[in-house]
Amino acid sequence: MEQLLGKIAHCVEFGKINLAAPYPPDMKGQEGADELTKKALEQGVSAEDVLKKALVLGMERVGIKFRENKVYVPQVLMSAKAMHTAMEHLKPYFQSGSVKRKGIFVIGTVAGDLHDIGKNLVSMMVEGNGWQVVDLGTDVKTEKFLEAAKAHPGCTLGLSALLTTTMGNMEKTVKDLKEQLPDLKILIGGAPVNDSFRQKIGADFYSPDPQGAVEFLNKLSA
Ligand code: B1M
Repeated sequence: MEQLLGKIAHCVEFGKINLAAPYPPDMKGQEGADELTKKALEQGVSAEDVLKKALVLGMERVGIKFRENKVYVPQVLMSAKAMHTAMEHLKPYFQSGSVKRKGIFVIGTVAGDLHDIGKNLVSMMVEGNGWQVVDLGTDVKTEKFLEAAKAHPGCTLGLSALLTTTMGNMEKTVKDLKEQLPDLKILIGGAPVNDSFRQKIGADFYSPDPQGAVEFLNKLSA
């Protein structure tokens, strides 16, 4: 059982989606996250164990390597693809409520900003760590964030900005949301922002990378 979970974690870490996938080359011809997850569930491994002891573990490992510049964006995307494929088999368990997510994370790129590559990486990494993610996309106005935060009580919010010109929109969004929902925890990120900007605008946390976002969220849910 542990060996099978270890193999799934390895597939997620190295982005091995399924048997047919040629990537990574040294795992060509081997079963991937897809077949192994199906097998684990058929053999009676709980969906919760597959999630926590395999998928989350694999995503965590790739997140740490990404932070340390040991892997790059394409590898993270392959890991997320492998994780998503495995998650398809877990869907019925989430839907029936037998496996619980850690919480809800609402994320979007702020108004006026169309950059979504970094935001998507954060999204995938957080989802891979057992959170339900509501991704509002790019160019998200304050009203849309507010609507989503109200629709998901207790959620945590993530804002991404890639332009110096949209940092002002991030500031406005944080200010308006905090006025209306003072208990809402807000995490910010994106190339031009930093922790002193976070302090200035009154957000709760700044992370320079997806792994930091995951660690912040996990602390909140602990
Ligand atoms: Co744009 N762009 N762009 N662009 N673009 C930059 C950001 C820029 C630095 C390029 C430059 O001039 N050197 C510059 C900004 C300058 C500034 O503001 N100081 C710039 C500009 C000016 C523009 C336009 C204005 C260009 C124009 O039209 N004249 C325009 C703006 C459009 C708009 O948004 N309204 C524009 C458009 C575009 C494209 C559409 C062509 C494309 C975006 C495609 C897309 O995202 N789907 C694009 C791209 C790709 C870039 C660069 C090349 C790459 C950005 C990227 O994806 N990086 C960028 C230059 C560069 O960085 N080399 C540039 C990779 C990504 C993984 O990193 O997003 O930083 P990043 O995310 C990181 C962290 O920041 C963090 O985690 C991620 C992973 O480590 N993170 C978070 C991000 N969000 C987080 C949220 C969190 C936590 C962590 O919690 C919630």
